[in-house]
Amino acid sequence: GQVFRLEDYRPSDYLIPRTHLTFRLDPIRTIVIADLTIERRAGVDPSAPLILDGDDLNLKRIELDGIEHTAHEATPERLVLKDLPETAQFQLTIETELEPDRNKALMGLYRSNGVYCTQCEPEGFRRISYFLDRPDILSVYHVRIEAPRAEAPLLLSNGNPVDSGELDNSRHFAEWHDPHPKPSYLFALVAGDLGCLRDSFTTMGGRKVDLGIYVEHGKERLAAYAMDALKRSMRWDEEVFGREYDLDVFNIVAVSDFNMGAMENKGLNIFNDKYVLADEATATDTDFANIEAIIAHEYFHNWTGNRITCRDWFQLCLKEGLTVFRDHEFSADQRSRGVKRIAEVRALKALQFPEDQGPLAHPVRPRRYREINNFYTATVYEKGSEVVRMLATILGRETFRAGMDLYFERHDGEACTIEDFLKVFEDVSGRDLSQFGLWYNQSGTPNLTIKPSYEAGTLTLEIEQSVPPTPSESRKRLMHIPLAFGLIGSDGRELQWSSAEGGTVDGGVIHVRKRSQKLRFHGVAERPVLSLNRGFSAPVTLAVEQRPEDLIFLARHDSDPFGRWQAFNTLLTEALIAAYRCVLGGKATVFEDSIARLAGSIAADDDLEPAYRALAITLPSEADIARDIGKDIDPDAVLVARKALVGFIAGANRDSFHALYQHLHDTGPFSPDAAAAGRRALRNVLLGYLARSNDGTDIATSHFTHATNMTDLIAGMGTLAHEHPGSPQARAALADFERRHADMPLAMDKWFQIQATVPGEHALETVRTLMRHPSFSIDNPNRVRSLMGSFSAGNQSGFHRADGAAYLFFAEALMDIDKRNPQLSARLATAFRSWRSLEPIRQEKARQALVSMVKMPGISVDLGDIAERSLA
Ligand code: HT7
Ligand code: ZN
Repeated sequence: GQVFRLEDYRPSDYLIPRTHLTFRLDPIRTIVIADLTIERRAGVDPSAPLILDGDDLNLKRIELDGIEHTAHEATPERLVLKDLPETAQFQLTIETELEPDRNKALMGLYRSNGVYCTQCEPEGFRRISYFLDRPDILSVYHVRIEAPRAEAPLLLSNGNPVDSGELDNSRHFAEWHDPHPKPSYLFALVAGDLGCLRDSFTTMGGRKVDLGIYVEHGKERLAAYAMDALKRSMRWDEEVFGREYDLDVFNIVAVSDFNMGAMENKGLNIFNDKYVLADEATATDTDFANIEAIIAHEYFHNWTGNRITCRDWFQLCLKEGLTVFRDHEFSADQRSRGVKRIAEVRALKALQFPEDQGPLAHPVRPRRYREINNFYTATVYEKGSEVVRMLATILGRETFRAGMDLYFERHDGEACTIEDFLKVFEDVSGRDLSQFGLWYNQSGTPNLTIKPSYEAGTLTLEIEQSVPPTPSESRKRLMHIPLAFGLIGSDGRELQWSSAEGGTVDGGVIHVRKRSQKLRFHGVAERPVLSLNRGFSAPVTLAVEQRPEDLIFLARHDSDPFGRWQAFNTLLTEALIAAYRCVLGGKATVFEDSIARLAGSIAADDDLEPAYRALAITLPSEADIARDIGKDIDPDAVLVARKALVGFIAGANRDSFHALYQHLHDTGPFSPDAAAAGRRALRNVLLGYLARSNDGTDIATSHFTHATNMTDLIAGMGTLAHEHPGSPQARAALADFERRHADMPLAMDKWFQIQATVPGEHALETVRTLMRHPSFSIDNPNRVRSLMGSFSAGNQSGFHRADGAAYLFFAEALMDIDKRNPQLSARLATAFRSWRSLEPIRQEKARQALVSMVKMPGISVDLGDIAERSLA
């Protein structure tokens, strides 16, 4: 297949300053008339052909300046026009015919539950009309939509509504005009019969904006939390980044068939309904937090993505990394900053580190791709956000903000590159950011090795950096790593130093730039305990010579919540890896009492937020443990080791955990706020431990039965299903939940997920059976992700069973999904990405499954790309 390369970027010969679209909607025969103002770029020869992108298109007619044009070559994938007018501008009219009902790929125009909707990022617009479908072609759009009024009373597009009226045959129309030039990937249309929750927002400049969230009739009430999150996001972007909204309306539509979380189309965001609909009976606290974050993320794109967009898809992180950073900061301000940071780092390590350490590793700004859809990755999004965070750390809050202000001022209305972004920060700070820029261009997680020693008032840190080789990058250059740190004295207070030599130390940050350096801090009053990479200031792995008692000390005393969490997490990980080795060697597992004591005292420490305590006493997942073991992994032994530590901590803290569990019982009215969610989180983690006791099933059953919200209901059912699988109580809870939620697809997704992640060999049969459940649909991405995605990515022992049966089953299922929705099959296939870190027998089975996919006739470019790169 074709490979696209960053260095091949060329501006196009033609521009499209204005785009006028008419849609005559019909489920199987939609007519699209694209009336395009085409402009030849100055200096381009008039004989240059105009080559437009298409994908699976059915061309009906072409006119040039109002006259039928025959000098063209059209295939479903391309339209080449020759003999064009000599004039710099001309009008091109293209008519295409679409079949929205047949579109199961969910790119372009499709119908979800009877609602017409579009998804154009990254290359979906070319499935609607022939176009210069690339993000550096900015056009002013005017859109007319015609449809039967009964079927689609609601007709929405980008920008502001400008006209509407009746047509013959009970049809009607609406026209929308978006004054802001935009790339085609931000085009959107929605038409259908939906209910609406309305509100308004007055911007800092006094502009009244009408807000609408469109959902299935009867579900309007469930959009209230999303609406509140939207208004908070709009205010926050004004206060923190000085960004004001720029249209008269802002609409959000929730649809049930959607490939990702949401889409930031200008003035008309389209959402997966999972990230809009919520009340206490249907959504968990995690759902509420996700809704808040995703509503904010898509809204923030209005400036970082829409007003300033990407020159080409290699620059995807320009909008995504920056916007994730902005939504992280928003959530940190709305909730607890410390807790939010821990959750972010856990997600980064779980999703991005394996990517960077496996065959799918790529730089935050990739240099080549076969299928751009496969680069909406944790590296582009989450590591991309970490890079922006490091920039803010290096420059300091005020200079960072000055740089952002300059970015908006200098590049508003443009399609930019990472170089443009870095340049504004160089200009406001006067610094050279070329070494820092490597974070965008070099893949792999850097390692830092740190050896501390202390003598006569001088602390010496020997620091070495290395970046492991990754596919197609065997030799690595040295990075600029901002390492935030603190020196802690025996009384728990921060120690000062009089001078530092051998490197740059500035505002609590060590700037690591060389391969190795010896940093000396003079005038340090006593041997300090080191708190390193505070707040996870750099996405690196650290190997520090640190005594267990220092880690225990940090877990109790570090003033940085992240540092505190990290210390205990390191202790837990070390204990789990030691236990894993015992299991492999056929020995009994042994754990230090200090671990159980520490877990008990953190859980009970009322000076700490409950949400923090919940995170701290949650053991690393099986996947986390496997990642830290690194190679030759036997997932069954990981499971046994983890269970042993849960049992050990539970046994040692039985009474205090029980008392705390009772004490946290909330009887007041439900609130989704962070404090209430934190109490529920702690109580539910404690439930997991208590489930190990003799009366564990009773406690979990009672938890399930008395639950007054979805978070507790899921915790009760999940604990029964996972800790006592197959028990009458687990079966009863699952049956009860199913009966009560059978007509609620989003709730049933949770039911699928819990069952798909029950560890062990039985999971495969469970998943096979559930695929035949009436609530399951292979066409719906949410269903598929809940059942098959959770199984492959969230069930280590079930998916990686030693006989390879789950791999074969999964490969076959992917091939089936691939025929309908390649984006979905490719994303699911990334579950194989760490196959080389398994023990040899499983490795071979996984390899065979990948090979069987690659050999499949008609495999999509998307899935083929993931499978081939995984094998390379
Ligand atoms: N910018 C969007 C990314 C996206 C997407 C969304 C929905 C369906 C398919 C998609 N492909 C790419 C979402 C975001 O990051 O904000
Ligand atoms: Zn985004």
